[in-house]
Parts: sequence; structure tokens; C-alpha cells
Amino acid sequence: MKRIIPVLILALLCCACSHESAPLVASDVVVSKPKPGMSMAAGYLTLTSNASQPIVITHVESPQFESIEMHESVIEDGIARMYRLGDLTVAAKSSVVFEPGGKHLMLMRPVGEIDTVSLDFYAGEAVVLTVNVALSD
Ligand SMILES: [Cu+2]
Repeated sequence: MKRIIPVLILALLCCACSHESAPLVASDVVVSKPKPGMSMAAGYLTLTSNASQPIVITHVESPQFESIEMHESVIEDGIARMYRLGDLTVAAKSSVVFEPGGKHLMLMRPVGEIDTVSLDFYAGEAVVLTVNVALSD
């Protein structure tokens, strides 16, 4: 019995430190349910880097959507338009905000009925961040 406690404490400490030192962290994640008759949804979040080097997000994938693009909304001549972003750089020790009217994720063609979504952020071939979130109305 005596051995269990030190092992548990070690496990807890390990958990805490690996969480803090994750190179990329997501917060304030909101993904809307696709509106009736629509095959796309918007996603918003804040990406915060703890890394000492820039992290370049090349693409985002999800098992629940056939395609995900990173977009940016702009107002031109009073008309809202959106553009597809290429690679997105998160500078060292800084944040990039995806929010209504600015950068957002465009999630297209949901695969079946979905309540939650899992988002994989890629830097080239490597997944640098996985986010799971329940869809909001
Ligand atoms: Cu868009």
C-alpha cells in the first residue's frame, strides 16, 4: 500500500508539467452547429504558443468534416468578404485569435450527425494540437 501514494503524486506532477509545457494550447473554443440546410460551420478559438520558435500551422483536419479551411473575414467597400489563409504562423510565446469578423475556421461538409468535433492542427506532417469540443447552437 505504501508504494501507491508516491506513484500517484508523481503521476499528478507529470500531468501538470506536461500540460504547461505543451507547445501550443487552445482556449475559448467555439464551433457552431451547421445551420439547417447548410453544410458548413464556423469555428473560433485562441491559439497560444509556449514555444520559443514560431509554429506554422499548415492545415486543419477533422474526422467529422470532409474539409476545413482557415479563413479571414475583411470588409471591403462596405461588403464583408472572406479569404482563405495559407500557412498561419503563431509567433513564439504569443497568441492568434480566431473570432467573428476576423480569422475563423470554416468547417465544410459534416460527416453524418455530429455533436462533438475533434480538430487536428498540423504543422506539415505533424499534429501539433488536437482540440475536442461540443458543437454549440
Ligand atoms: Cu469563412
